Amino acid sequence: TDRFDPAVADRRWQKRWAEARSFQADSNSAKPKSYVLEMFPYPSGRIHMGHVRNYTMGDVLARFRRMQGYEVLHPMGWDAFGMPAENAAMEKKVHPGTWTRQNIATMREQLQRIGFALDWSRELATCEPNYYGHEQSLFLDLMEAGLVFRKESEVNWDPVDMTVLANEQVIDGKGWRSGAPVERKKLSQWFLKITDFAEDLLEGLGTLDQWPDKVRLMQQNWIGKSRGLQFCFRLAGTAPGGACDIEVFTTRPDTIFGASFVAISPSHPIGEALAAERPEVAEFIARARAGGTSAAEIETAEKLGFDTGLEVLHPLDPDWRLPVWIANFVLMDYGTGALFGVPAHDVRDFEFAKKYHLPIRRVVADSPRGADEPVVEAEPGAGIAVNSRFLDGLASDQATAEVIKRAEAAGWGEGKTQYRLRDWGVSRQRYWGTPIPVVHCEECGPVGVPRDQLPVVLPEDVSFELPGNPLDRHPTWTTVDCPKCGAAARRETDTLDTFVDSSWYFIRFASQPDNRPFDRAEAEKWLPVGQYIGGVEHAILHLLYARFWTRALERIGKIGIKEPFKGLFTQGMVTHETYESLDGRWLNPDEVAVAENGALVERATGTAVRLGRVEKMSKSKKNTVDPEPILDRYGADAVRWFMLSDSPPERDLEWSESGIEGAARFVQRVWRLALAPKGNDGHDAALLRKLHRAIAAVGEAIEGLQFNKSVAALYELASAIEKAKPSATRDEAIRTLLLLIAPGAPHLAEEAWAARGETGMIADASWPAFEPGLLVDDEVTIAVQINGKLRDTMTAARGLSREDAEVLALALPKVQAQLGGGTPRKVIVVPDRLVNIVA
Ligand code: ANZ
Ligand code: ZN
Repeated sequence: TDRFDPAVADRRWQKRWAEARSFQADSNSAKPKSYVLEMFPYPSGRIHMGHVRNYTMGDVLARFRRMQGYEVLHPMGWDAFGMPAENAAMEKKVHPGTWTRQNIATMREQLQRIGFALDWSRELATCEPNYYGHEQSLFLDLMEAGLVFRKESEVNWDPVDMTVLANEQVIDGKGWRSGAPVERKKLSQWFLKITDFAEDLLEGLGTLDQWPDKVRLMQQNWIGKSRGLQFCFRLAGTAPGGACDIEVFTTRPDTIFGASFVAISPSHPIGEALAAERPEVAEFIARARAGGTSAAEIETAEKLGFDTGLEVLHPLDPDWRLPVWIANFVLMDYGTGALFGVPAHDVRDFEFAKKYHLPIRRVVADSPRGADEPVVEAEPGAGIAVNSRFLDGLASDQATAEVIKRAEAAGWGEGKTQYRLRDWGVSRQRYWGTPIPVVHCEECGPVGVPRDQLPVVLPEDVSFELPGNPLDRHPTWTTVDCPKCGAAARRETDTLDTFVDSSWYFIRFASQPDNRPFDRAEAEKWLPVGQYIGGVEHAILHLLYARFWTRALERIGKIGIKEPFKGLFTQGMVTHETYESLDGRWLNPDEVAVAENGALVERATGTAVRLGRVEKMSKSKKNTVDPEPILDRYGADAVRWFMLSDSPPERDLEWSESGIEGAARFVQRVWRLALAPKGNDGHDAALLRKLHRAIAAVGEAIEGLQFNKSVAALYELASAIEKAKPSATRDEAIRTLLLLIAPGAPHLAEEAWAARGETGMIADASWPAFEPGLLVDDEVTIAVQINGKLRDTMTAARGLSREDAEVLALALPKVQAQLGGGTPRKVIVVPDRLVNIVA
């Protein structure tokens, strides 16, 4: 037929690919290997446009690599544990497992409709025991290697619901369901020793030359290596040389003469000791602990302080006493849980000093003359030391070195390298996660579950009627015998952070034996992932945890690589216009109509609608476009093509009706070309050059993940073919065009390939080669001058003879007009560049 019908073709080829197992990766293949991976989705319900864009990019690369002759691993799975399933359980009274598995079924079908070249035989879901059981065994490996430990740490506690909250569940300092102000509470929790690898993770960034610079920089800042000074303050009135009273860490020893107070965390032992004796201290500490535990919460919360009445001695001046305050902005698990405050040069200290009327003393200035400049706001930058005795006149870094030197010489402190990176707290007091494979015995303490008892399977019979972790309330699951001494013991009810699940799924994709997490030799055939594609929102945590986990496995000899992702690409978002009613409600595009006068109105009421900004598609702004009806209407290839065409992949892509229609028109254009009669004679040199240039350009663009450029090159080629007269060259160009569009529009390519009587599937065809000799420009622009002045230009075939160039130039109307019928005195020709007529 003269129209390509995606409703028929899409299913037909999806079925053929599945039957032929076209995209099943063979670990034993002798071909070179290529591992293309997109970040696996959370099964939230339905596929959204962001997924479609992300997976289309990966798919183009995967199909391209296959055509280039690689054995390609391009798998898909589900990051299936996590909070939303539990929220659904509480709100809709459906079991998290049921909800999750239904979503997976829906989303799998949606992905299959888009025709992604995925190896579905390797599909995995992290919520299934055949995945998380292996994770439990890896956890035990790390435990045996000393990389797992238990520590008291603060969690967000909802005092009304009596439950631990995740950071996302704390909204403006309040519990998301109860609305009660959240408190910080100490709990014993499991940690992974990521800090052991801080330096190595930092150094490794230097090797990742196929990662975006911004992501490497974000990781570098997150690891946050800094050089500083650690020292002890002695309490006034105690004997010198005694125990360390208050230990502090500072990255700014150069500001030591600007100190005006010492602040300790509300959880600092000194505070707790005082609280035991003085009720007003206890009361303050309780108040200071209110509010969430996330850095952002602590940063923005109002500064609260309590003057303990204690004083410490300045380390460089025994006559100088500093008051000791308890302050809510000092974190217990950072540095030493105490600091000296320098209001003039630290934002938090400044705010604190203003509130509690503490001295603000400038000790850094732009120049030595700035010593008396008033301090109107904190000046955290470096400069020249002032008002600092022996440090005066030194640049900040020299002053820092000088103070560290003196401290070490006199023995009151030492230089220390510090990392901002904290150990990774992996305990979650939640049901829907990987059970931590540990049993608590009164005699033996925490004991790892023996391997032959893995997986520790989540019980299905749980209730979400009450707040908190249903595992805690389970009548039988929690009761076990101690694996060591046999006494009655209690099962650990914390589950693992879902970031653990995503820290090794790419290894399990590469190798998935039944009886262990992966086979080292097989996994190493594929790893590291050649190209990883996903959202920049994962720039820090997921990517850092995966890098850590891989290193931890490397240290214990489970795998021979340290960096899991060789290439990383972070794609832009899909955006869309927003619509707002006059009374400030966001409206769905469906709820908006165009009135006769062209104005936007609410469909139901006819009242005016304001066109809002173009923003990331989101449920809250109601500006999402569901891919499913678009697929129904335009077919998979038009959707895929649009995702590739309009913007550079790292930038945002604005969804538009005209964009998808343009893509759909191109699909039909290619189809019409494919139906052109074959078997023509004759050679078309110009078209041949265009064809070879397109082969080179498309390949190079896909190689560099510049999909929009590959699309542009294909539009050009299609136009050139449309304009060309029938010839053998044109037949060849059409055939090649199909090969070049195959990664982006695979259903169309297959259907057209078959319609032209080609043998086999295009999915199995090879990427075409180009002739380098045909890439050079065949046309040149020649400048035409009269007496050295530019008068006109002309296009001509490269290599035009001097004589022909002269004839063509003299025939130009502008030249004839200038010469006014006269004959030129002389004509100078520089071949392919210039004709100068001397009149
Ligand atoms: C004195 C000082 C003067 C500081 C100044 C800063 C600026 P980074 O750079 O992120 O490693 N600090 C130390 N322990 C803390 C804790 N437990 N909670 C909150 N803040 C703490 O941060 C190190 C700086 O953060 C330290 O240097 C300390 O304040 C503060 F002009 O000491 B500074
Ligand atoms: Zn025991």
